[in-house]
Amino acid sequence: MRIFPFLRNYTSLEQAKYLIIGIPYEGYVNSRLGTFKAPSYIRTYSELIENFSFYFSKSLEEVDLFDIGDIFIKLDENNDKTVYNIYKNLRNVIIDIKKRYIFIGGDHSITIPAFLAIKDVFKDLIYIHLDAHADCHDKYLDQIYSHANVVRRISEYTNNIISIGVRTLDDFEKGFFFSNIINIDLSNISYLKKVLENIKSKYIYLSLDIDFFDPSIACAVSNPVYDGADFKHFIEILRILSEYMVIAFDVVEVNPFLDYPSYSTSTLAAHAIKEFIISSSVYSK
Ligand SMILES: [Mn+2]
Repeated sequence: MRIFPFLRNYTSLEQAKYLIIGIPYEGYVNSRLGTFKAPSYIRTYSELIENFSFYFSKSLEEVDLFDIGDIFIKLDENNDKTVYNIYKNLRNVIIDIKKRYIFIGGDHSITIPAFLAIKDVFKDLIYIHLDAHADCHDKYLDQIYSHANVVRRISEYTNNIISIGVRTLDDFEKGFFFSNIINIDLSNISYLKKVLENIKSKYIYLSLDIDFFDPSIACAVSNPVYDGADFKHFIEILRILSEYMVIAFDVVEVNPFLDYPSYSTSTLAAHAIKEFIISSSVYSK
């Protein structure tokens, strides 16, 4: 398969305001393997996307964007060490505080090293989790760094965690979720505005597990859960966040092996990245 740079590069690496970074990693506890292939598929199907955002009245051509490709991942037979290797490599890339960072996973475990690498530079971070799942397991199949531990691990580094779209929970995680996480229902997204007004932190890390969306528009995921979000919900969230400094965004859990023949889930992820870039660039003006 030919791999295109995401939506083309409109500028140089030095001048870029947005860096796109692929993290093609999937922890071995996923039930249906394939997310490690997502960065190349999402880039490929980004070619179908037109530049202008209908929602935010601005074109991608007006945003300085650079896709650096995929980071090298040194695999270790110990998953914890591999996650640490990803973190170390990202620290070499995340050095410019004037840039914003977009990560294409990978399964959701990549959010842990990505969040930590961003936090090293931007310190006081709010974490916003768009997902069907709570990801609050302390250990999952003996792992502490997996797609099911994301929120739990990140809670060790920030008190400000907001989940939107969670609609399934395991008994092992519900206690932690209800006592530590601000939970926003899809029917009440405007509440996000009120929540953010009461948090002093300046920067936001936004993570989009593609199973946040309903399986009718995002079927190529490892763990589909019904009664999910529509693209309109996502746009509503971006409108609220356009008044805040969202320093990093990731899209995870697209499984290209389950996306044949339409590749509509890969395309949806590319659309989400486009709208995130344009909506957040409105703020920096
Ligand atoms: Mn999920």
